[in-house]
This record gives sequence, structure tokens and C-alpha cells, in this order.
Amino acid sequence: ALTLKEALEEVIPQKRDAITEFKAMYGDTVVGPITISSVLGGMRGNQSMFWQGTSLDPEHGIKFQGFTIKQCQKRLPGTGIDGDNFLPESMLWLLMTGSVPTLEQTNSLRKELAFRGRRLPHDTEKVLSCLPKEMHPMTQLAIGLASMNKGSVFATNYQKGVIGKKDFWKDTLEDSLNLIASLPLLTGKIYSNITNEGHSLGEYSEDTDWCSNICSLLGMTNGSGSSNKYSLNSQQSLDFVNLMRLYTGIHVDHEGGNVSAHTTHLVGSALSDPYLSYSSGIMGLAGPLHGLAAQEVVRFLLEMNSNISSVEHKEEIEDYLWKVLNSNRVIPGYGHAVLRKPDPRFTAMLEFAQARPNEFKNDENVLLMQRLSEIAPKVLLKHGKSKNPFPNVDSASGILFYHYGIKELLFFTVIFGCSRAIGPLTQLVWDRILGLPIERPKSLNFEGLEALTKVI
Ligand code: NMX
Ligand code: MLT
Repeated sequence: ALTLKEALEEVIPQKRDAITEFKAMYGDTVVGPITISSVLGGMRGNQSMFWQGTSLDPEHGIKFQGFTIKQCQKRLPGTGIDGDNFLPESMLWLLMTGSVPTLEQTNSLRKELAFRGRRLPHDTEKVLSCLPKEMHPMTQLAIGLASMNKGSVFATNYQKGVIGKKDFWKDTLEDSLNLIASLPLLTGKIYSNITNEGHSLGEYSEDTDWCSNICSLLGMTNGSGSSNKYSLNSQQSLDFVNLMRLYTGIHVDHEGGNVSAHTTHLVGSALSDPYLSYSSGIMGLAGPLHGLAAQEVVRFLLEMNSNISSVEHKEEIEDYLWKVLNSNRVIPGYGHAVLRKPDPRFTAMLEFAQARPNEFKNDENVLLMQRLSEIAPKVLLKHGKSKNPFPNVDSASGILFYHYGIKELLFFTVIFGCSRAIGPLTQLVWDRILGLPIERPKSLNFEGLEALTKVI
């Protein structure tokens, strides 16, 4: 199969049958107990969602259809040019179909997305142009995405009643691919709104990959009409594109329970179309305990650097961290609801910096980020509250983007939002393929919980 839709059509019948049969045979098998602590504690440890593309192990971290980040870096196709990171397009293929795409299949999806994303719907363009420059970029992204629901093929056909339930996935796929494809222009538009009076900073090309378009529209590349507003040399420009490919390739998802993925799935379960569903996911990603931590980390590093005399002074860093903890604030970029070891996504971002010592050796903020990853876990352990004292996904990314010139802190989570579309929308397509019902857990009031504790 050359197109993603054809590849899906090949795997769907067997997967559908297998899951239907499995449910019929094992439907009554108990998955696990749900405790009162879990009901009153953010549903922690409660295994109650079906999610195929990614899985998360507390000790080893994320796997994408069973592959670690390192395996993805080895096996997923990129541009074909030596040294380039794999393309998020090939990650999308892997998550959707369960198989590693060939270079040819990756290229075909790359071209398909570049074509689909060549322009924004007129109304979306108009809505985004009217938004105040000071509006939070994540609000702008959620508005932009929700506005695209006007063109939803799924919503239109559902309303007309011309599609059967078994085929819902086809229109969901169509919308999801259009949504993902639109993200370079949407992101570029938002960035130009906040930095350049809404005037475009770069050009969109149908001949390149998704991340090259994102970078061009942020004004971060050489050539292709990009303004290269930070005067990056050609190596830096290339590195930035590869940083974007790495970042957006590994932030796609983190199993189903994280706020943005879970929200997209929940809203989608009401048969809201992919635009509305993912716009809701973006609203969740915009919380400081979730994706917005990327912005908080950069603010934190900049502030700390202006309060310490040198990154070499470990005691000053420790004192600073204790001041934050003693004022009941969290250390952004540390801790996790599921992980109990350093996040391998953090490690991958750190390795990106370590592979370029000359580029980063004089950047005090990047040096502090690295230093902090050695010091903060010890302080958090001593503090004794956080179940995971290690750096999470947001610890390194923002400050690397900052290094290359993206200085608008509020914007970092929008880049996260580009990547996160890929995982939850893949699952939404599979929710439709498997005909999963509206999500509707049972809630309990205090009396209801209390009644459970009474011995009969
Ligand atoms: N700094 C200080 N205290 C912390 C931290 C931290 N980084 N992480 C957890 N704690 C506290 C937490 O606030 C809680 O305190 P209290 O009992 O007073 O409410 C206690 O430790 C136990 O929390 P955990 O069970 O370890 O963490 P939980 O699963 O509830 O929350 C996070 C997970 C990620 C929300 C939490 O670790 C946190 O707030 N981290 C900082 C924000 C952050 O980096 N978020 C990004 C997550 C990644 N992402 O992109 O979504
Ligand atoms: C994520 O990538 O969504 C975060 O690590 C948070 C989570 O997994 O809950």
C-alpha cells in the first residue's frame, strides 16, 4: 500500500475481528481494583482506557507500537539524508498501522500532508487575523482548530446521514489528516500574530516535510522564503529543523491517560469531530501541570540564572530550589504521574544538545538545564513529596528552542500541540474503526463512597 488509508484498509478487518472475538471471550475478566484513593486521587493507577499506539512503563518510559525512542531513531525513515532525524510523518504511519513504513510510504505521506496543508480555510485565517496579539497562543490555537470544524467532512456527512457507523473512521481519518497537515500554517500564523503583526515569517512549500514547513513559517530556516529572523547560519538552521523533527516525533503521545490525549478521546467519544475533539485536548495541554510546563521551565531557568552567580555554584542552585519548594510551588519539569525514572524523551532532547557541544557550550541556560537535572532530583528526594524526582519531558525542550531564537515563552506549548495531534487523533480513528461507545464512567458522591466502606 502506498497511502495511509490503503495501509489501514489492509489491517482493519483482521484487527476488528480479533478485538470483537477477544471481548466476547474475555469480556468478564477483571482488569484491576479501583480504590477510594484512586477515586479521590486523579484516578491514579486505574487501568480503564483502551489505547493502542503508545504504552508507558513507569521504569522504562514510552514505547511507540512497542518501539523505544532509540529503536524509532534507528528504524523510522527520515528524509533519506544521512544524519537527519526520522520524520514525524513516519511516526504517524507507525502509530496508525502498527508497522514501520518504508521510505517510499513515508514520502507518500509527507507529500500527502504537504498538499493537504497548503492553505488554511478562509474563515480560520480570518478568525486568527482578528485575535488580539496578547491573547495566549494556546487560546489562539484552540480557537483556530475549533473554527476548522466548519469544514469537517465527518460532521457534514454525519449530519446528512450518509455514512454508516462502520465507515465513520474514513471521514475521521480525512479530518485528522487535514488537521495535522494544517498545523504548520496554523502555528506560523499564531507566531506571526504574536511577533510580526500577523505578517507571514516564511513560505509554505508542498515539496518539503511537515517540520521544514513549521520551521520556515516560524522564520527559522535559510531559503524557501523564510525570513530567518534570527540569522541562523546554515548548520544551525539545519539543526533546528532536526530538533523540531525529534521533538515533534517523540511528543506525539504518552499512552492514553495524559490530559490532552484523554480529553481528545473523551470529547471524540460523543462523536464530536476531530477538530472539536483536538481543540479540547489543546485546552488541556495548556494547563501548567501538563504541556504548559514547557513554558514554565524556561521562565524558571531564566529567573534562576538571574538569581545565581554561576551554574557552577551548586549550593546556590540548591538554595534557590528550596526557596521555591518552601513557598509551596512546584519545580517545573520534574515529576510525573506514571513515570518513576528520568523521562527518556528528556534524555533524547539532552542528547541532542550533548551531540553539539560547540553550539551550546556558552549558553548559560542550557548549561543550567543540564546541571539542574543532576541537582534537582536530590533536592526533591530530600523534600520527600514528589513520587518521581526526575526530569520529565518538559525539562529540556523549551530552553533548546529558546537557544535558537524562539524567545516568546508562551509559544512553546503550541509546538507541543503540533506534535500531540498525532497520537490522540490516531486513536480517534481507531475508536471509530472499533466502534467504541460514548465514554461515560460512573461517579460517586461522598455518601456513595462511605457506603462502600461499611461491612455488610
Ligand atoms: N515540585 C514540587 N512538588 C512536586 C513536584 C515538583 N516537580 N512534583 C510533585 N510534587 C508534589 C505534588 O504537588 C504533590 O504535593 P501535594 O501532596 O502537596 O499535593 C506531591 O508531590 C505528590 O505528587 P505526585 O504524586 O508525585 O505527582 P502527581 O502525579 O500528583 O503529579 C505532576 C504529577 C507532573 C503534575 C507533578 O509532578 C508536577 O506538578 N510537576 C511539575 C509540573 C510539570 O513539570 N508538569 C509537566 C508534566 C509533563 N507534561 O508535559 O505533562
Ligand atoms: C505527556 O506527555 O502527556 C506528559 O508526560 C504527561 C503524562 O503522561 O501524563
